[in-house]
Amino acid sequence: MKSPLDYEDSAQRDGFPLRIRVSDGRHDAEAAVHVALVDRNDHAPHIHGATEHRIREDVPRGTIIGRYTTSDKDAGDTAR
Ligand SMILES: [Ca+2]
Ligand SMILES: [Ca+2]
Repeated sequence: MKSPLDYEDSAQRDGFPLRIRVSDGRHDAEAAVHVALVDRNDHAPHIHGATEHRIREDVPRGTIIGRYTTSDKDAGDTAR
């Protein structure tokens, strides 16, 4: 393996084949297995939106002063 495992790397996302070979000194056996990567929550979410808002001092309570979106490189439940 040349690089660290990374689920977010599209080239690795589908996993990879692995051949296992064992020997007892007289007999050998081989098996082909598929190694699947499972996502891990290893990226922090990012917040996208304005970094400053100007509001009047008499703005009504509950007024929406901005909207933000978030993104996360992880997948599924860890991308929150
Ligand atoms: Ca995450
Ligand atoms: Ca991840």
